[in-house]
Amino acid sequence: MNETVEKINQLKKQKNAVILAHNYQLPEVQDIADYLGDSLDLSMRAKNTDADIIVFCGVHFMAETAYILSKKLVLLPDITSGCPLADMITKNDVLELKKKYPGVPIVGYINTSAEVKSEIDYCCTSANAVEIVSKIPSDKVIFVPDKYLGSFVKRKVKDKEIILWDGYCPTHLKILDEDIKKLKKKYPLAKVVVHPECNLAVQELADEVCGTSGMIKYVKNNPQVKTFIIGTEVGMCYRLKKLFPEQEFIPASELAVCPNMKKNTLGKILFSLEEEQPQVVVDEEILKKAYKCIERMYTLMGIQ
Ligand code: CIZ
Repeated sequence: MNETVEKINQLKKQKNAVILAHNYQLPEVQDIADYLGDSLDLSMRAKNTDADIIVFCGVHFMAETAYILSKKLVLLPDITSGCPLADMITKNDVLELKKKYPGVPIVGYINTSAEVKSEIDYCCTSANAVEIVSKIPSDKVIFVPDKYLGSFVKRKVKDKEIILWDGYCPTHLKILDEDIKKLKKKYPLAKVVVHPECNLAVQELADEVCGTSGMIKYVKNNPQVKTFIIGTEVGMCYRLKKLFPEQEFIPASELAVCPNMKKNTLGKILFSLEEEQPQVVVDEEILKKAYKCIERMYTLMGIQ
């Protein structure tokens, strides 16, 4: 075992720390994680952990969510790992939306800052966006910030008017419909599975559109399929290959690399465990309000 990994494991035990890592993390980070998952899975792990320290290998809004739910010591090995999609909407933007559409509930993708969460009504993730929007007791909702995920929800939830914000994930937009068409020619028997953050032309070419936890379920339910074209951040192919070594996972585009997700390295994880830095903390007032929109999501899902 490499020396850095050994030290990480020792410190983890000594300090009662847990490493939570998103499906888009570097392979070597995925390999040392205690739990891997999407933001919904990881939020539940953070909420229910007995550990004293959470080392969150993901991006800033995810570490903030872990803090909101656990109030533990939350470390983000590279504090600069942000999310351009989350940055596309601010608290002031939400306040303006509230003025423009008084009384209309606002649903925010989990890819938002804690400040934004503190002003919206419901949170959702890629795994449950359709379920959450369809269960909100209102025939009109505002969906922020991802317009492609929002459009995907709009197509599924036909009985509500859904107002979209103009945000997008630059990494998912690297995946083009031409990429899918070329790969479908090369692998005619492959199934195409893409993320709802992809553009609509890409979504239309897919056999399945779902978040990363949905991708795991889809592959599990299709053991007869040997090859899958995966339209999301490339780290997901590593996760899938580890889970399903007999099947092949072809990234829809090698360019779909999230630079922020790749900032957490083994060296930085070791440093953060040694120094208990950099910490992610959310102001108490913001935390209380942000907690509510996450709690409403769990309630709509029937989770305590
Ligand atoms: O829900 C998440 O973690 C995101 C942002 C993507 C996915 O589908 O895992």
